[in-house]
Amino acid sequence: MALISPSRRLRRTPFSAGVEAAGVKAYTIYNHMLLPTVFESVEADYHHLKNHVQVWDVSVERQVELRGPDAARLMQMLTPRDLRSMLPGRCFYVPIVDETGGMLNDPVAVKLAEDRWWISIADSDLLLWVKGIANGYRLDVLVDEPDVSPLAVQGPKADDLMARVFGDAVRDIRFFRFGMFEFEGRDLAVARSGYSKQGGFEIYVSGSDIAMPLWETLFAAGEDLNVRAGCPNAIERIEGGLLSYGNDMTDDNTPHECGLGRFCDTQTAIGCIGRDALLRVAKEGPVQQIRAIAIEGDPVPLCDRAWPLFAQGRRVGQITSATWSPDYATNVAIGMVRMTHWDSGTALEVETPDGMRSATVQPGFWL
Ligand code: THG
Repeated sequence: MALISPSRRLRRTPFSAGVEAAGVKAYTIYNHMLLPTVFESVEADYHHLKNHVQVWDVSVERQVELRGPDAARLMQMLTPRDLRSMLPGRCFYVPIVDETGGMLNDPVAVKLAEDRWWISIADSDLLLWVKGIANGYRLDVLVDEPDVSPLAVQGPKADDLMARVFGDAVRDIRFFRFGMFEFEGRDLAVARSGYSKQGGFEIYVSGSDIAMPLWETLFAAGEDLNVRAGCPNAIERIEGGLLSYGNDMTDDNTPHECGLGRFCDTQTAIGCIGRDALLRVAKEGPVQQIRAIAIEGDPVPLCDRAWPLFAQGRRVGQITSATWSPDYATNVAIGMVRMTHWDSGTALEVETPDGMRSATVQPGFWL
């Protein structure tokens, strides 16, 4: 593929100078912003992530901020997950659905206060939907994108590195909770979360001016931990079954098809705009669902379009993400499979760009 021309529309991030100095080799575009995809190589980055600690510029996880008396009401209108039990200091993975029950995004909701929330979005223009709802329903809430850029610290040595910069109290942050920690006089939300299964934190960096100072501080503090710049790793996230909006699901899919039924409380999520539609489809249950799939043979090429899945010559679904896994010595993949063929052990065939391959539905993801 040819190079991508930089321009103002394609936003840089407050960490881009550090990312470039660290030798980024490839980017993708996510929320109209640069997201690194490769530093040394996808495989070398993968081994390093599983053994050491990495600092990731995930500024592309933009925040949609809700501020005002109707913030909590608006948040519940957006998702079928019941938010009544959610206290300030918590993060919730929340499917966002439209009036048909179709997935618009799969963000992390961050509750700062009853009247102040961040929606840490995946790759779709959710701000426009949220502003439309707020204005259409005449809600008393401000909706905007603040100058907040998440920086993830991921890998088995993440606790040690973070403790050196923010103090030992970061070790006590529980999964999907956050605390406020000071850096250069600024209070930053630090959560135990991140787009990998290796453990770690996300720092919501408020104010671009402290982005590079924080980046430099983390690298200086972690020299003997072999800290490196990294990024969400395609191999590790497919092994772990972390979904990618726009790749593994779109607005054509319900949360149940995406295997996100455990994040839906459609009966009690009163006010959710997609509630009626989801109650209707939930009665029957989904007719297709996301599955872990192993693909036999040599390493598969990059998956930049859906690969059709067949059984006895009939189409039964599609592969949406696939890669060679060094640790499992097979190709690992995420696919959407029809009910008739979604049981673990079912033998399928997948049409890849370099021919038909045998594939098998797995009992679950690899990590
Ligand atoms: N962190 C933050 N914002 C994000 C992401 C993130 N925005 C974009 C994207 N990632 C949103 N999608 C996801 C997908 C998966 C998870 C988080 C965000 C995730 N899932 C865990 C899992 O499936 O194992 C845990 C979910 C749970 O148990 O609540 O972490 O990564 N800030």
